Amino acid sequence: MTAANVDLHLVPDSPRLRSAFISDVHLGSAHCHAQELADFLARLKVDRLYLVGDIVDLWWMSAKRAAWGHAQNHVVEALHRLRAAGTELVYVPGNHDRPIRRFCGLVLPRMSVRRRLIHTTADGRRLLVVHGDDYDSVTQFGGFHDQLGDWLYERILTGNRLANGLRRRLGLRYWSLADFLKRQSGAAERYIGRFIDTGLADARRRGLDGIVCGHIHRPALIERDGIIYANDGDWVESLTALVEDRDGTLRLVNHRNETLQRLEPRSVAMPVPAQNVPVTMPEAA
Ligand SMILES: [Mn+2]
Repeated sequence: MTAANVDLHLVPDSPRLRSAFISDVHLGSAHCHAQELADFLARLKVDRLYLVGDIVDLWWMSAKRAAWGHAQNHVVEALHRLRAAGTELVYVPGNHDRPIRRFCGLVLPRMSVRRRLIHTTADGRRLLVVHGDDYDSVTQFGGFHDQLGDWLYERILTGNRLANGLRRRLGLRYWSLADFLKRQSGAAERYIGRFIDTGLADARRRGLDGIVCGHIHRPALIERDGIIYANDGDWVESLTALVEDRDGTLRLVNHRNETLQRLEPRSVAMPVPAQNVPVTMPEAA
């Protein structure tokens, strides 16, 4: 997170990335940083771009006046240009663009829509790619003592319009889980902790090496007990993306392409043991 960590992917001859992940753009809502994203996408060179949900905020646009101008068009144009330049787009719809889940399974040239899928990194790690709202039913409520907070939080998660009206009266931006949770101080960290635990457990249960998700607007790139938790953040507050270099290095970058966190590929760190040596897996304990 330091300024010394500035990355040089902006230079014109920077190597093409293997994959990139963005989510929680909330395009069409008033709080999306569309121009920053358009600029980021215009500089992006990548084989495969995953759109990990809440890309277009259909929820906002059906409930309120859509915020759509030049910057929003620039985002769409940048995506078209990437695809025309050979980038494969994979759209994994979230809860704010849930109607697009109707198209899950659709496969077009260099464009597909998937409910969830597995991305294999250059060093062979298999990562579950999913938006993350599936984990709401597991993670919500536990940390709240305030009954009104419980009630309100549930309505926010389920997109109830009455609660959205109430939130507006309370001066809250209606979709931002993160905003609401920050006002609950300790509850925010407990919620985020449970979300991360749930994501890690899901990856482990599926026999995978990690998970890439979004949804909670809290970027992260960590490895716990051999399982990766990568959250690509959002384009409302964090303005971050997850990218994979050609060797499988994972990096969390901001909209200026500065590296915030980095996870090295495992090829060097995990040599294959000799066949007759019993392998102890500490994470299995
Ligand atoms: Mn979401």
